[in-house]
Amino acid sequence: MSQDVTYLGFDISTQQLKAVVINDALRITHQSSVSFDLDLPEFRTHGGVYSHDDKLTVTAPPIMWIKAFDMILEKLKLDGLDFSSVAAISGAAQQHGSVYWKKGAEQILHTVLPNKFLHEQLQGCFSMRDSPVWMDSSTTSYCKTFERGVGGPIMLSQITGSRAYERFTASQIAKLHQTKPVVYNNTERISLVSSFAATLFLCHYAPIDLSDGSGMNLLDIHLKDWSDVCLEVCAPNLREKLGVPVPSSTVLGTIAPYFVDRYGFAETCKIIAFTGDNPASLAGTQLNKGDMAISLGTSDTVFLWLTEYRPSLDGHILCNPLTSKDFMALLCFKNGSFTRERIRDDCADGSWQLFSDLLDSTPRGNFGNIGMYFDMMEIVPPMIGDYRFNRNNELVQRFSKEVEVRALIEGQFLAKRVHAENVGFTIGSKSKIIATGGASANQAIVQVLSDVFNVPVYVLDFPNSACLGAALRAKHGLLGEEFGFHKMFEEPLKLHLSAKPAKDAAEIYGPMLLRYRILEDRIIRENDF
Ligand code: ADP
Ligand code: XUL
Repeated sequence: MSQDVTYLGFDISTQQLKAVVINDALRITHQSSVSFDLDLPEFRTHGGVYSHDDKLTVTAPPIMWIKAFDMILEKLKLDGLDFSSVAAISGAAQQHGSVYWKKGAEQILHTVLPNKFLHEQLQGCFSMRDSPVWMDSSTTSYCKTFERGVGGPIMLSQITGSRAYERFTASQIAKLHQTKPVVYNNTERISLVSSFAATLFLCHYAPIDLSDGSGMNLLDIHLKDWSDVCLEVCAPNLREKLGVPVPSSTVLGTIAPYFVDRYGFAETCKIIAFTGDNPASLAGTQLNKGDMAISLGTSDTVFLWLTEYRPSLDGHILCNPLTSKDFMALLCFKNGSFTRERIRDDCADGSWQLFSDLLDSTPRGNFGNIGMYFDMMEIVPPMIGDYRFNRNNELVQRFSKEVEVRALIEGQFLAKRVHAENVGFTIGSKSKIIATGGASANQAIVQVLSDVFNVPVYVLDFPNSACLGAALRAKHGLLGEEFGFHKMFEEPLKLHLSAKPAKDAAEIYGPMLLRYRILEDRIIRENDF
């Protein structure tokens, strides 16, 4: 292929839409982003979402995401991207969220006119104006009923890779069906955020891919098809509303004429199935078996490549986005960037530089102080609130600013290590962690990560691994799944050693991990979480 060929990847994350373009040599040639709060203030989101008064329901409007696509394509045009060079497009999106297309919506998608923006033409397409997103935790009772109906949490986890979770799509769909049956019946298609975005580029409904589909509690991850028992317990006529799931590398078709006429894309430009942001990050970090990746974004996630299915009641097992025969393991922590930003604002006047200086000014182990900070009900551990312990394991009201900053970062990584070990993640002496996401650019934070896990931490030149992963998957989709993903790289992506563990790391954090486990158990027991 000529050097002019490019691949376009998108990422609809919680707070922004990102785009990256790579050439055939896999070098980044263009990138752009649209912030939902800052660039689309008319939607009045905070952090890209609406947090409802019940403090449990969290939604976002799909029409805002569509407007963001209209804007980012204009931005890429202004940036000089020759759309005719794009051979394939793929995308990543926040997982679990669901979009409800109204009866007749596909007909509207077929007839969009190239002289108008998409958001102007697709206003009337949704039976639910706002989509539930991954931060939603309003469905506890539906989760319980769903687990019971399927035969218990272990059975559900064996079929779908996860026990029932509030943010997973099955309980969200069950809630919609039971609380708004008219809306449910008026829905002709349910998309994940990823397949919703692919739908825009095809102008007809895109299937859900197996990897993001594994985050729904509806897919039999062994049979690679919807599980009849899960569908039946969830809601009626669901199979037809979900469409047929496809392997993640599937070429879904060619780009819709709208984009050819409006932006000058080639008629041959292929749309590769879009997937979840964590599966896309597995591609974007070029993760090797045995290594672990940690993404520090709006949510913090820990993930690794699994060659065989390993059932667990705590984490999630997803179909692997790069090869249908393998799996990936995922742990998600809700209280990532927003909690770090709160402590930064309280202790460091909103400055990351000052935050890092405070972190660096305190010793490893933080004089024996330990902190746990959860603004929202966490997934693992199931806790909410702030807890500060002194060296004698006594709860205290406050820490000094520098101790608070270190307690937050050490506490976040101690929790990750404890829970990753609980679900069987092991990291050997020769392993490494690849850190990605917005906070992976912060050297002081990455040093604590390296110390707590006692392994070297590497970062990529480009911290948006989900978006990069989407562009890489666009190329891989054209080559086909049987062409091994890692074979695409003449040389591996450049990873930079960002932090090496200190010599005394094991000595300090070994005992602290044990204390953290005990203190976490104590808080969960005392508060009846
Ligand atoms: P998303 O999950 O939305 O894709 P990103 O991976 O893009 O999130 O990360 C965005 C977050 O990165 C911001 O919310 C911000 O809190 C955090 N961030 C950006 N720069 C820094 C920094 N220097 N130190 C710590 N966190 C940072
Ligand atoms: C993963 C999860 C989040 C979202 C948002 O289970 O809920 O990481 O994908 O990015």
